[in-house]
Amino acid sequence: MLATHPSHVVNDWVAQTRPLVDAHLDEMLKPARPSPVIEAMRYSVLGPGKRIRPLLTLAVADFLGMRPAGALHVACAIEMIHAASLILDDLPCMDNDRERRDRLSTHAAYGEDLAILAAVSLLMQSQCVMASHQTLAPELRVRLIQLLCETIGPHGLSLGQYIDLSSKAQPASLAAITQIHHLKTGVLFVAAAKAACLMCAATPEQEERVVRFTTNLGLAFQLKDDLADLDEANLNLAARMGASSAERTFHGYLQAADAAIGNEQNAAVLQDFARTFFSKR
Ligand code: GRG
Repeated sequence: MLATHPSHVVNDWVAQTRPLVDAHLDEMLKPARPSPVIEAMRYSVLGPGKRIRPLLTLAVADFLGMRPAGALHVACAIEMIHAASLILDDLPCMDNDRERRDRLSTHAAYGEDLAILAAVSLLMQSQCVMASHQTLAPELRVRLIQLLCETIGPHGLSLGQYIDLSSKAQPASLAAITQIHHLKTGVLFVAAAKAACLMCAATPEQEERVVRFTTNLGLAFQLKDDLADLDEANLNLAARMGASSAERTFHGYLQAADAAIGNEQNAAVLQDFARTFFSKR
């Protein structure tokens, strides 16, 4: 079942919402005093990314029928975590990429030392801005910080990165690659959605639906990326599965995401979201 909403729904929504995210990120990273670390942080966060994760938080909040005070702040804190993960991922000891988003990666532009310090500072600042945001109830702040720390930590992004790096030496099974996809991408999508659930006091049933939605979205996102990389003859998941099987699996993930979110009026943005950001990759 694919949604019947016109595709301009999400385009209009993103056109309205993304500038709010960009302006807020800019504001959150305004240097109180000149600092080379802040410069590197701003370079990595304010670069030309798609802002999928903060937009997901806001889209899930809208799906749940409210835009709580502080939602934009939390959404932007999640983007800071994403930016930190990209800085670390590009380092010579990890993926060793000198380019990101069609320009120099952060360590290539600022040096490894400043890049690592910028990543650590972004992680700290993301937690600090949540801890100090007055519009969020203190107990909610603690739950959001706990959610994001767990997402980054030894059972989340960090584990995904470690398994991914280890699998370069020894080819991983299809199931292991799918796990890497989930841990490297899915967990932060899921956390972006869960953060909205916490702020909107979602019911367990609503939370289960958006977690299923974002889990499938994360898997679809990574598989599409692998399909786009098939030419490089690397042994990514799509190459291992074969292109047609990978295409089928990709569409299966999108359909599972659709099914989780349903076809109600307030699901229009989320359903379109999947197609806008994932189908075209
Ligand atoms: C301590 C935060 C932290 C992480 C440690 C380095 C690491 C462990 C994890 C790396 C995880 C990683 C970089 C996964 C790739 C995720 C991914 C799909 C990146 C691309 O996302 P897009 O397309 O990027 O949303 P843009 O550029 O649009 O923001």
